Amino acid sequence: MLNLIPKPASVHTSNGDFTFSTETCVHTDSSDGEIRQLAEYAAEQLHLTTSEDTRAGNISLELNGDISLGEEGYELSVTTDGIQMNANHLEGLFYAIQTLRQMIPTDHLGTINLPAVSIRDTPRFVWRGAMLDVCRHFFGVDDVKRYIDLISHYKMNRLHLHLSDDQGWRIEIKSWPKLTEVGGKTQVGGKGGGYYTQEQYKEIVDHARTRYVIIIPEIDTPGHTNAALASYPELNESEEATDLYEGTEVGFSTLTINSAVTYQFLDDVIRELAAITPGPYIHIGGDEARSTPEEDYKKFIKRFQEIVASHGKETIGWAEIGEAELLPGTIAQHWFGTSYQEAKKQGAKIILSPANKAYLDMKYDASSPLGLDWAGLISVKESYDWEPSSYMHLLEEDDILGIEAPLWSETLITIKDVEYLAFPRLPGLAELAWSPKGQSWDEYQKRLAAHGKHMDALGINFYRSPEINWE
Ligand code: TNX
Repeated sequence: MLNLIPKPASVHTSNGDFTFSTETCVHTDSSDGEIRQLAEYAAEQLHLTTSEDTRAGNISLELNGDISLGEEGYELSVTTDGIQMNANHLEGLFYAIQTLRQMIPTDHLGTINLPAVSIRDTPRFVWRGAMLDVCRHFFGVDDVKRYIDLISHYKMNRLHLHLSDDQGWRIEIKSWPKLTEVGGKTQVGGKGGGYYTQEQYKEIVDHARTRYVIIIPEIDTPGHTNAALASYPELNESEEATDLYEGTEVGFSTLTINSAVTYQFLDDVIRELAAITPGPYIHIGGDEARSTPEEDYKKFIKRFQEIVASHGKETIGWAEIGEAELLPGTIAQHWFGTSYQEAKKQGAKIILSPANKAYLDMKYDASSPLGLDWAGLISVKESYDWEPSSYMHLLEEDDILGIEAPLWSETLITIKDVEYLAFPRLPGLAELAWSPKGQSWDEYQKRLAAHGKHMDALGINFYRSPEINWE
């Protein structure tokens, strides 16, 4: 029993074992700088050294040109002679390393015998994401980097950063400096707040790149915009700035729709953001625009997609954008409601974040000290035990880009709070997005029970759910 999460597509054990010890070396004699970097990363994670000597290095990484492994697949084989990782792309090698990290107890001191095994693993969905709300409460660069390290360990490859909302504007925009000078000053409850300078944002993006995670920045519009409206009077229909907001209500704010300045603003914001975002996507929000008249909303969403396209990026929006005309290639993210069907009719691919399954900010049960409950209480089983291709009325496997697990931060103040709600539900959602269809909760919960020690070793402040028989 290897107890891997996500469960690999195929695992074959055979006779014999490899004696893994602190003497085990990662072989780094590669002319490819990125493979070398990955080899060094593997050594660091496994507390091993590297060696250029082929005979001494008994863990090796290789790009073997096997195109059937796709963009992200890998093979990992343990034999009596050593450990070999193969992939067609660097992503695959990175995932092979994550698998190996879970096979070796992090507190290994002496030697351990790893059973001979051959793993061949490829993901089910291309979109395996997490979202962090840095608006309701702000989380600094180091916290975000840690979250990236944790989600990518479970083979997630997207981090959606919710960068603007009523309670705060969190990304420096040089042409509109008051967004952060004014709009970045507060958060839920008042104390704190903050924002990322563009340099800090680039640092996050660069770190994410080393973990094969694409950052998706979200500028939520036309609702959820009070922080911008408080910073610049001209963005308001009334032309008067609003007050900063420290509560948790939704649906009360809107950009003015029929003024040229709104589109100048969005063009400037997206130009600056696109320049520091190497990933292909910009998320425009579009949810809960309850203060925007319907016709205005449609006009606005159409126009905002054109602005995103003019800066060379693809639009993602919360599924409500399906009520407006979508440009080819626009992606809709389902969280609640039926607007995803309108998006699908227009040919959009759908990211699944059903609030009653994938919202990490829902309480586990009535006694959870953190979290909300508007979409229900979501136990570890509840969040894991659903089948994406049959869960959504009128959606089939081909319509679904993948799964994303949002974490809204109304009740979360520290990264430990973030970890408490994300773990252990996030690994289960990562498995739903990665592993072949048809896993079972009964089998998964045993793997998760054994995996608790690994989360402990990673220092994760996870919820020890009584549903699990933790080892
Ligand atoms: C709904 S999800 C929202 C967020 C809240 C969240 C709390 C979505 C697109 N909008 O503004 O933070 O519920 O669970």
